[in-house]
Amino acid sequence: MKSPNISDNVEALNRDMANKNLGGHWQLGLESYLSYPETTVQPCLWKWKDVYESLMRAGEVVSMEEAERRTVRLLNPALRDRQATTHTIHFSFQYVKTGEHARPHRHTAAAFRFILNGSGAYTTVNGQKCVMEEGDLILTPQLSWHDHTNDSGKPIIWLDGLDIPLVQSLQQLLFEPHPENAQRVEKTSEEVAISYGHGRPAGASAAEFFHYKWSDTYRRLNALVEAAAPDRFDGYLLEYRNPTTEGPTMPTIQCALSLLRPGQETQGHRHTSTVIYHAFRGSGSSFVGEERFDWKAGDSFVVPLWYPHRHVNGGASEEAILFSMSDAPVLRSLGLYREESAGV
Ligand code: GTQ
Repeated sequence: MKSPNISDNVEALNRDMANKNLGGHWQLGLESYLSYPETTVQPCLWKWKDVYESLMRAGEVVSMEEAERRTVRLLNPALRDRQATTHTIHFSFQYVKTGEHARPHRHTAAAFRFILNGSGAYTTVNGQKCVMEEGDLILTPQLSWHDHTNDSGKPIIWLDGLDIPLVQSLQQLLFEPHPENAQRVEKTSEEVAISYGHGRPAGASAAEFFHYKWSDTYRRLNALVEAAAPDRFDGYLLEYRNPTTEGPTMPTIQCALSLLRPGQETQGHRHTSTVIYHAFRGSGSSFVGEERFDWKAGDSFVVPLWYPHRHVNGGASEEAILFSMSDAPVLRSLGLYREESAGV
């Protein structure tokens, strides 16, 4: 080895290394790193009126054939290049008129539908027919086939939650159309529900579970209000678990409901997961960092990671129910989940 040239300097070294696709730790600028996680995602509120008007206009001018899915997507103003609600998880609203069918496909992004307005249409997930009612949650996990049929005689609107931005940043996004125009229905989610929690015929294995019915969910939520003290940060918090694993709703997604009784306020906290909320019933206010979001049923908002936040149901008589989607399972499985109380 030659002894180092004494006229050498750091700039010359950096330049020569760059030409060889090399870089030094001294070039990282560690002094600009923060002692807490920083996100580019912005807190943001989307009003139902704006979403609904756009959906109705899309119903007039966008056909199912040209769109694959007729959805209006929530775009975070700080993520214009990504065209997504946050850096990991995403909300869209889908409108299917009666007589319409959204053809079957599958993708590596996991998704769910939370039914907002209308009933009687159905989604077929891996051959399982899931007839929708308001408040139902229907999962379409990674690579499950799904198509939507509205033969109910009335239009339907639901919320789509997806982990597309996460799957995209892992460079795992793929999409496949189904070879046929519609999936054949092999069973119904009602038949499948009987095999969960009630025993099942000897020798029969549990079918895939995709459909949480609102009637069950709301009964559990009310039982929670009767029996338990509220979570101090999230009110009466009901998490949708995967009944076969007892784990999160899906590997990348946790869905939950927070119920706030009239006058109820939560304490502020922050966590390394990102949450998108949708006001399903009632009204209230959420304080997110410097922002105050006054919401009522139909509105959606983002709580970016590590932003202090708290929720208030300021009303005197009506309960408020927030549906939420979070990427917490991802953070937890990577050992990156942290939370602490934080005033706001
Ligand atoms: O309904 O299958 O919002 O595949 C995005 C991708 C909905 C769907 C979305 C999808 C769907």
